[in-house]
Amino acid sequence: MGELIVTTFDWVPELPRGFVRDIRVRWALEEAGLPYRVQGVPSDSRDAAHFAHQPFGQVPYLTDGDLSIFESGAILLHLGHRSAKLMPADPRGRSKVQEWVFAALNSVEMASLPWSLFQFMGQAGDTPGWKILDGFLKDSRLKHLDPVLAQREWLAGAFSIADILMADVLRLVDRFDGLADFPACRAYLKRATARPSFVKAYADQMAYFAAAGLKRG
Ligand SMILES: N[C@@H](CCC(=O)N[C@@H](CS)C(=O)NCC(=O)O)C(=O)O
Repeated sequence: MGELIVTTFDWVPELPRGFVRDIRVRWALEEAGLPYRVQGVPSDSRDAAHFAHQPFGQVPYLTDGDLSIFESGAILLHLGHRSAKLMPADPRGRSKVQEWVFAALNSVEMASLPWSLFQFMGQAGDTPGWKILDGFLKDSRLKHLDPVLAQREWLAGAFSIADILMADVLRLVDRFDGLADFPACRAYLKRATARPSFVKAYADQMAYFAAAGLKRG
């Protein structure tokens, strides 16, 4: 395995700072204690080299020596194979983590992302479309996740990449107070984001974009 390099944008406006998905990778790397560095690519002029690493021109992507990986979930699974602090090595434990990885990124994020986009765009009003999205997220997902989280500290035994992904998905909902009726989700998010590895990853991302902003003027 080679040097670990996390690629994110070289600058973003203030609104998404703290929520750019390189935070998931930073958080995992901090948890695992794996050394890494962060590099930036332009967000306003994405070139062929960027698309060669990430076919949608998004971030993050990770390079591990000559291996390049896109999609935050795939990156975290890769890191999970590198560190037992992120994912257990035994098949049963691994399978439990993997199912919750997909639950976070598919079952929950597929509901929370459009919900958050409506919020960002100020479209969370009294429209039929919004009511469907809000009901889908809350009644079909959070209402069922809440009792699960009320009964366990972490999703799959010890803290794992599944918790990094689920907590990060829930952070965006919490940003718009969407967890107000889900006390176990809120408590889970609070204990996940109190971990020193998250605190450092968050501070590092904020400092990175602030420094980029100063340079940009
Ligand atoms: N499913 C992707 C989503 C990546 C994503 O949405 N990245 C955002 C930054 S957080 C981005 O690059 N946005 C710019 C764009 O979509 O053009 C992952 O989890 O890695």
